[in-house]
Amino acid sequence: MKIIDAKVFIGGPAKNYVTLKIMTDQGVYGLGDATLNNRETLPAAYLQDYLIPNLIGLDPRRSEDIWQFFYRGAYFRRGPIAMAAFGAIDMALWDIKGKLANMPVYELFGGLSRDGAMVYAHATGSDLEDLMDSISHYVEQGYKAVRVQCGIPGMPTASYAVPEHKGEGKHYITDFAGIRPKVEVWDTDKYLRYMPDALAEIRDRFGPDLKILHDVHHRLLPREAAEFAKAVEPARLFWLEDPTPAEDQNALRMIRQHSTTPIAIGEVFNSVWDCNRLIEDELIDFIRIAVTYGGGITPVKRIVDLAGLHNVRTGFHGAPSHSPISMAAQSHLNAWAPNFGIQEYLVLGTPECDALFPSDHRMDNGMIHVSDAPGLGVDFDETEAKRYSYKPGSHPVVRLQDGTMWNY
Ligand code: CS2
Ligand code: MG
Repeated sequence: MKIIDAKVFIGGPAKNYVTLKIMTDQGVYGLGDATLNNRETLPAAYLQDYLIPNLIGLDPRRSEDIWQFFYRGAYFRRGPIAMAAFGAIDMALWDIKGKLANMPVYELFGGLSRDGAMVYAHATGSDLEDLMDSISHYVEQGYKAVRVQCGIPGMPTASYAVPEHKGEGKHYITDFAGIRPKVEVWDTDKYLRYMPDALAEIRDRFGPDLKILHDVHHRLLPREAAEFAKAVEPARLFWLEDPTPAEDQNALRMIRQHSTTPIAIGEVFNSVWDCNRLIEDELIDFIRIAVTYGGGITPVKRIVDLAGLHNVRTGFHGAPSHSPISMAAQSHLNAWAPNFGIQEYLVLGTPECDALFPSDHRMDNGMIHVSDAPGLGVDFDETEAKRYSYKPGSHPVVRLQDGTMWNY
């Protein structure tokens, strides 16, 4: 069996999805996602200029060897651009593998460990009451878990994933303002003073059963993160996400020394070497690495297994930061993983998105039910794809009040 061709498509409704389609001499094709927010053309070029020419003629069933060939053969390894390109190929080869076996991919991992995988929605508000309305909206839809992001009184501009005005909602992933990013201004002190009470009020309002998640989005220094994680303990969060940048994996020790608030890290990672210390020393409770930026199913499944040895659960980063194809791939891992935690799910299930990526996966009452179609259970409509093209865009950058560059 041989790979005879592969094509890359950039574009989609409101988002530059990067889709790879690999075709074989037996008519079976596979789909992969290489969507890297703000930098979509780069994994696409890596695929078109370097990887696809080397794919032609290979046996698609040799997915492990192909991954090793590209990873070790690159010499300059890792990084989100290369790993997103490798990831798309790996997802597509697993898709082909499942179709050849006439099985959904989760069967190739070891079968179902659950019938439905819990997801969390994104509630947001320009102020606390606006956020409470947003949370109520998702609770009424049956979500068991909700991420909450709130406007902070006196914050110079709206911060991460927070709308400027009441009732707006915020598609921070799709509200690209062109290639020159908008500048947000951040004030840590205002955040540290306000957010613990806001989270406590949310817990009071919605009771003990709602799983409440909050994303700090890399904004705090390790000491500040430790102070904050301790201050929010009464709110009993399901998780506190990205409290501090984790390039320095040791920085997380300070949080662990001061707080029992569950910690989730990893959406910006692209290799096991970005997070092995965090996992082996149990400095986190959830690993967020995504199959797209993490190099595909093959390496991410290894990270899931390592996490399972150390009481760390999965909490994969989710669409629409990457496409319904990676969401499908993660749905198979979510269905199988013995240490599954939760799946991020920002609904972009617009009719246009569903038309571009027809899928058999089903969302119901806050749970994803994985497709049992052979392969990944998602398709790609090339005719629909002709409606879209690449639109340069970038999410904001962040500065402190004195102009110091900070973390988005
Ligand atoms: C966010 C990300 O969903 C999340 O948890 O942290 O979506 C992040 O803002 C984007 O991927 C950045 O491009
Ligand atoms: Mg996040």
